[in-house]
Amino acid sequence: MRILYHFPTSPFARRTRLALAHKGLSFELRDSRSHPNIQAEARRLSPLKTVPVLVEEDGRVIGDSTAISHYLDRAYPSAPPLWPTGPEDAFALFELAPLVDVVQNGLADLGARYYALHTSEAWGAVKAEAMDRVQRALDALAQRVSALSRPTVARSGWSAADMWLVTMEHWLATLPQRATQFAPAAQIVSLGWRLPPEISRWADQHRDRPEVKALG
Ligand SMILES: N[C@@H](CCC(=O)N[C@@H](CS)C(=O)NCC(=O)O)C(=O)O
Repeated sequence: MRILYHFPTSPFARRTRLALAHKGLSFELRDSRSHPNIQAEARRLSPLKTVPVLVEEDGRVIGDSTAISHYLDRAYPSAPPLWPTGPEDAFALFELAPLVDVVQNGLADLGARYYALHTSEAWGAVKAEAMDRVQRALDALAQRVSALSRPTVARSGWSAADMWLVTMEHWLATLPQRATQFAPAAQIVSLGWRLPPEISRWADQHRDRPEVKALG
């Protein structure tokens, strides 16, 4: 059985769950935060030390949500594509996906991984530079979804770009409520970014998709 190590709230893991669902692939979910042994197992399997980590049926291990998605397209070419290859769709997808990653990586780095440095003298300058990049990426994403004349980024329909955006929006929109119980969420909220309402309005069109609802 294929195994996916994840955190239920991780946008990177949630997009991978959507990607596997799109490909029609079954998998067992293992929550790395549910028990220290499961986290240790995921970290032993992948030097990336992040989730998602996918263990294929033959035991091979691959980490990183973007790498996993490209692997899935090549390993399961007869299933619907995650990254449609027509030039126009490809441009829209490959322009948008890194903007989502800049937002998520920027906030996770500053608000969680390196937050211990917030008392450093250099913090203000480092934070200003990183948050400018995060907010500019969010504003660019808002502009891209506002310009769409259809619910999906690609003409051909639901694709990785939509999965990336839907899971980013959910993560950002739910951080304030998680902040009361989870210190890193409070730290990320305290960084002072703004989720443009255009992105949430765009995501509204996809909340009822069965695979999105199944994420919880
Ligand atoms: N580039 C990676 C990023 C994954 C990532 O940052 N995952 C976070 C959860 S949202 C994580 O595992 N953080 C744990 C840590 O950094 O120790 C991907 O696309 O999978």
